[in-house]
Amino acid sequence: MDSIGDFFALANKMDNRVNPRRVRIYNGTEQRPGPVLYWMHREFRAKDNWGLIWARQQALRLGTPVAVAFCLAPSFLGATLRQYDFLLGGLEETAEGLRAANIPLILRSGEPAEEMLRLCGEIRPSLVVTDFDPLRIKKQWHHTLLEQLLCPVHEVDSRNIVPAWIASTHREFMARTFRPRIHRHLQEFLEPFPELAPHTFPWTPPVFSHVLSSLRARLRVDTSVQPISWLVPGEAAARATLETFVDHRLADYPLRNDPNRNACSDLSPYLHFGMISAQAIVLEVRQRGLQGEAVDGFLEELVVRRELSDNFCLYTPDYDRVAGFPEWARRSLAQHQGDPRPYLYSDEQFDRAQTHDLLWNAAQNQLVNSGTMHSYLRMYWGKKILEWTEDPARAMRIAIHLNDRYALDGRETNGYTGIAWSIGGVHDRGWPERPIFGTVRYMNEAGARRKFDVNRYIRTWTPGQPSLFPVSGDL
Ligand code: FO1
Repeated sequence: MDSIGDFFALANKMDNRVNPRRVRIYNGTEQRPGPVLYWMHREFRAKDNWGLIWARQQALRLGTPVAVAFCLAPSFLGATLRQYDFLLGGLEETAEGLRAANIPLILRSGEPAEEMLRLCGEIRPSLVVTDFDPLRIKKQWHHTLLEQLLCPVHEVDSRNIVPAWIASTHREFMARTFRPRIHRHLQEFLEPFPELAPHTFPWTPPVFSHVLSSLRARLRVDTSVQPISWLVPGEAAARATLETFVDHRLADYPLRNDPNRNACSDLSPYLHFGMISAQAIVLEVRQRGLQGEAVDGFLEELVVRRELSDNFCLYTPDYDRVAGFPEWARRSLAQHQGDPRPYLYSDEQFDRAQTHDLLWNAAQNQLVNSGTMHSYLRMYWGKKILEWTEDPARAMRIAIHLNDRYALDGRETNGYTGIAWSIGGVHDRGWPERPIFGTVRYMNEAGARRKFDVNRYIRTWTPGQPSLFPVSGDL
C-alpha cells in the first residue's frame, strides 16, 4: 500500500463504519507490525467514540492488539482539583467499558506528549490514533508526537458531528454562514455509532500502567477549589443526565434564558470531558421523534454553536486574545481605550465577587460555588469585566482565568469562544456605538430584569441567603 488513496480504498472496503473523512493522516501510511495505540486526551468515553472505533478497526485489519492510553498531566491550563476530580471520577467507568471490549486502558502521568513518546518506545506501535482538539496546547502535544514518532498518526475528530476540517476550511465569522455548512453535511455524518465489539487480539505486550487510585495521589494542583458534588462524573451519569433533560426539561428549553429555572441541560461538563458524544445526544433526541422550538434551540446550541467554537479555535491561533477579535471590534474597542472607566476592579475583587453590582457578584458566586454559570449570565458576566477593566486584554485574561479556575467546563473551545463573544464581539455584529464598548454589544442589568427575576437570582447566589440550588461547601 503506497498511497493515501489506496489506504482509504482499503479502509472503505473493510466493513468500515467510521467515515474516513473523520480521520486526518500524518506521518504517511507506512505500517510496520505492532499494536495500535489510541491516545485518549479529549474524549474520555468507551461508548460512541469514533477515535476508539477507528483504532480498533485498524487493529483488526492489522491483526494486532489495541490499547487506549491516558496520561495525567501534572497541570493543565490552570485546572484545579475540581476539574481533575471530575475527570478522574469518570475514568474508572471508562476503563471498565474498555476492559469489556478486551482493550486495556494504560494510565501514565507526566508531560503527556513526552510520556506518550516513552510509551511508544516501549510498545512500538504500528499506528497511533489520537483525538482532534484545536486548543494550542493540544497542537503542541500533537506536533511533539509527529516530530519523533516513526509510525503513522491518525487524528480523529470525535467531538464534532461534522469534522471541523470538513465543516469549513477557514474561520467563519457568523453562525449565519456556518449553519448551512453544518446542515449540508449532517446527512453524511449524523450516522449511528457501531457497538464496540470485544477485540479479537488480546493485549500481550508488557507495559507499565499506574492504577487509577495512585493517579490522584500524583496530582499537584490547586486544591483550594473544591470538587463539586451536585453532578456525578462518568459516562453512565452523563447518559442519565441526558435522559432526565430530554424527559423533563427539554420542553422548557425556551425558558433557558431564565437563570432561576433549572432549564439547562447540565451536559456541558460531560461534553467538555467527552464523557458523552454530542452526536449520540442528537441521535437520541431524533430517535424520540422530539421536535419543535425547544428542540431546535437545544440543537442549535449543541451542534451549530459548539462546532462553530471548534471552528473559531481551529482557525484563529489567538482565540484567547484580543488579536483574535474581528477587525471591527478590535478597532472600535481601541478607539474607546481612553474612555473614562467609572469602575475598575482588581483580580481579587473580581475573584471574590466584591464589585458594586449585586447581579454580577451573584453570577461569580454561582461560578465559584457550583462550577457552572447560566449561559445568559456568562454573557453579562463577561461584558461587565470588559466594562470594569482598563483594557480588553486584561478583561480577556481575567475572564479566562476565572472561567478556567472555577468552571467544570473551562479550558474548552466553547468557553474561549463565549468569552471572546462577550468581550470582543466574536460571531456577533456591531451595535450602536457607546463608551468603553464601542460597537461591541452592550448588556446591562435593566436588560437582565426584562428577562428574568434578577432579585430572586441574587438572593439565590448571595452568601447568607437560603440557596435554592445545591452547592458544594458554604456560599
Ligand atoms: N487531558 C489529558 O490528556 N490529561 C490530563 O491530565 C488532563 C487534565 C485536564 C484537566 C482539566 C480539564 O478541563 C481538561 C483536562 N484534560 C486533560 C484535557 C481535556 O480532557 C480536553 O482537552 C478537554 O476535554 C477539552 O475538550
